[in-house]
Amino acid sequence: MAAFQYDTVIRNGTIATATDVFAADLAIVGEKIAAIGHSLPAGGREIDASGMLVLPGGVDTHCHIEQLSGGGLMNADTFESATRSAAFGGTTTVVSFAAQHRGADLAATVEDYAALARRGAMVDYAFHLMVANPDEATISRDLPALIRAGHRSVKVFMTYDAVQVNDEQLLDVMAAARAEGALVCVHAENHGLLKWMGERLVGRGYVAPKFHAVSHPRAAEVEAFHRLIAFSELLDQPIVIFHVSTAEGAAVIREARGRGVKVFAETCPHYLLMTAGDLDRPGLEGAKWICSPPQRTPADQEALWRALSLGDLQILSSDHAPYRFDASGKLSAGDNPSFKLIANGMPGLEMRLPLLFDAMVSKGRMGLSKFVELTATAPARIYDLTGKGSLAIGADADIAIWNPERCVELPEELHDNAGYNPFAGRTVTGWPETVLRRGEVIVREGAVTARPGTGRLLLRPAGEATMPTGRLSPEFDPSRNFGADLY
Ligand code: DUC
Ligand code: ZN
Ligand code: ZN
Repeated sequence: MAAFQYDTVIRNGTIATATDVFAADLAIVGEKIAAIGHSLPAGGREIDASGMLVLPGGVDTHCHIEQLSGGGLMNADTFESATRSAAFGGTTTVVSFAAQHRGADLAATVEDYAALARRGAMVDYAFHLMVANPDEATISRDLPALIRAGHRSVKVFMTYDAVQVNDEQLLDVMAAARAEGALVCVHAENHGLLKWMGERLVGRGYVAPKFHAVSHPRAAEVEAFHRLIAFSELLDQPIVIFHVSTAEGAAVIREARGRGVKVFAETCPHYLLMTAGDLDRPGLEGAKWICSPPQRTPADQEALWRALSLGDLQILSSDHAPYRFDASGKLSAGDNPSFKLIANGMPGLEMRLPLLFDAMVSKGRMGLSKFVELTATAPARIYDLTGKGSLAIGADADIAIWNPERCVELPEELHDNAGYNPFAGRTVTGWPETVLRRGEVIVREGAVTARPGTGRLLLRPAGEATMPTGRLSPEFDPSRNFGADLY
């Protein structure tokens, strides 16, 4: 007989879920949560959480890791460095991208990324299938097979020359996803408008990093959201709109959800906590803050917070996309590039939760349960990451133990490979001090103890879509109008 009923007991903490906050002990057997209650029997390992908050490990469903950009630039992180930084920031599950390029085979792409993750990942991970080559083999053969194999979210870009899909291709991807019960996630900005603005600005000599924000008009987001939502409605295909940055964009989503369109949406800490002014720095320094869509205005920040509190946006992700501030990354086009030639993206995995905990919990904007919901429970549910994002008996024992009083001035460097922290110098209150992944302590006393490669691939079984599709739009319903093979 085992000496202890439980392998680990986290004792005397305050447990927070997406719906409740209460004092209790939490016990773990193997990789799972086995009990939540008072005065639980001793565990083989006891963790004293007096004065601490016991939260589900974070779930970050938008991270670019060890990814080759459409322009052929490798981002700064490996799975090892990215997931190390995730763990330090209290995140225990990431969803990154298996990023197909033009002319590439999607199945081979997934295998390549899976091999990288098997070697390096320290936290659990899933993949979005990023489709940039929607040819017959991808749409009819690989996409269905990969979705059935458990990769049940697909990502497409409506902009970026090297990876964008046009409207017809977007519809092809959505129809294929519909047939297999996968979600479609979209970077939605109007490509022509961005190109036109960017070329006009550069042509007139407006090349500094701050003009990147000008080159992404708010209307680009609004127009693309409307078009995408129209397609979603036509095909009755659930979508996730990535990184909403404007008040108008959030309003478009609110209106569509009000009509019953199956649209989910996320925003990110940099849209809530930065503005376009962050790009306005001497020389090229502002390049470190270039991302797309760009940071906007204080009024947009307020509108996004409101959209989160109303439920119009359901997910807070990082859009972690790290590039070093040197020739391997942000300055790959030389020492004096126009903003159009600077890689888009910032590191965000490690700071996502401390920044949001500070803003939502310590500063009192929304409260603890909403923080848990938006950063862990809702993303896990929307993407069908079973066992992740909640503290419940039988769930994976992915846990972050937070010190709600600890004040930290954010450092210049993090545990990723970007070499800078875009949030450096800010002070936050609240810090994830101890992190468990499937019952194993992986962060304690400022050190990561997980071995690279011990993160696990999360497959999401086919046929259990959270948001099943229903009827097609009546005007294109094949049973009413055309042959049954229209879709
Ligand atoms: N924008 C993207 O679309 N992807 C990565 C980073 C960024 O800024
Ligand atoms: Zn994007
Ligand atoms: Zn992204």
